[in-house]
Amino acid sequence: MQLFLIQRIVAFDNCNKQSLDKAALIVIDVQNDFCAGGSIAVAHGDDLIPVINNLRSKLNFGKVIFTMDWHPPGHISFFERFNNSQKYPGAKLLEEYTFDLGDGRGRRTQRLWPVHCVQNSTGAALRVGLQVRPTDAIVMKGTHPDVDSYSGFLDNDGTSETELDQILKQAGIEEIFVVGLAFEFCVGNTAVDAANKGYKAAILEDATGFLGNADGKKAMEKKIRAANVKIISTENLLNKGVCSIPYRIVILLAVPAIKYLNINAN
Ligand code: VGL
Ligand code: ZN
Repeated sequence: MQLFLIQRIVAFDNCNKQSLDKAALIVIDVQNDFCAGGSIAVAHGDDLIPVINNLRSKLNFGKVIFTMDWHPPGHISFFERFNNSQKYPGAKLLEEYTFDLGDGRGRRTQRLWPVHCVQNSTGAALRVGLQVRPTDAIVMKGTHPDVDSYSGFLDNDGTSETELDQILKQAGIEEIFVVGLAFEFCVGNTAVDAANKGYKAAILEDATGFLGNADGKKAMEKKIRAANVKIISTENLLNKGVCSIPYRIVILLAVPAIKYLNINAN
């Protein structure tokens, strides 16, 4: 009887421990241009770094992947490409603009940003302090001069894929937690594409920075709901993998109590 009860308690204890072998952490665009002093600085972007590092040190993800916005000079998302051009009247910084490049791809709509994350520039470098391990993967996106890519998986026009999906499949990943910069654009779109590809997807809200773009945030929240992406906190995830302290105390007290009762009953 005593042994049986102890076995039940230990089994229940183990049941409560969740394995993250099949889960990936995807860290989106924590690059200088999206942090303080960068050209598209996200308020408090730097504050995410200890939060992200802490997640990594406490949990064993099956795979950790960092994406980098990695644009060639003169990229389609750069306002400077359209500014003061007779061919493109009415283009405004930070606003969506619809145009035809005359390349046979037809009209497209693109939000126009300040120059950012130019390949090999300081602005494109991963922020110092972010812990990257040799086993992590790094995925570049937005490398085509005429097509932007908010998602870590796919270009905005859906034509070409990065190697992200392949990396996840090779690692046997089924569940994805997305963090980084910025919620309204690259974090949100990566999570939505992950869900559409059949992964269980969640955004860790307190490990994600908001650019503060009101229409972008509303539109993204709608996409997130439609794709069934969950929004949770890092606390939710950290508590999922390990037993809580009060629970541990109950277990620690229960085993000797059963032993004691058993000895007295005999
Ligand atoms: C991003 C604007 C332009 C992002 C990338 O990482 O959210 N935002 N390029
Ligand atoms: Zn970009």
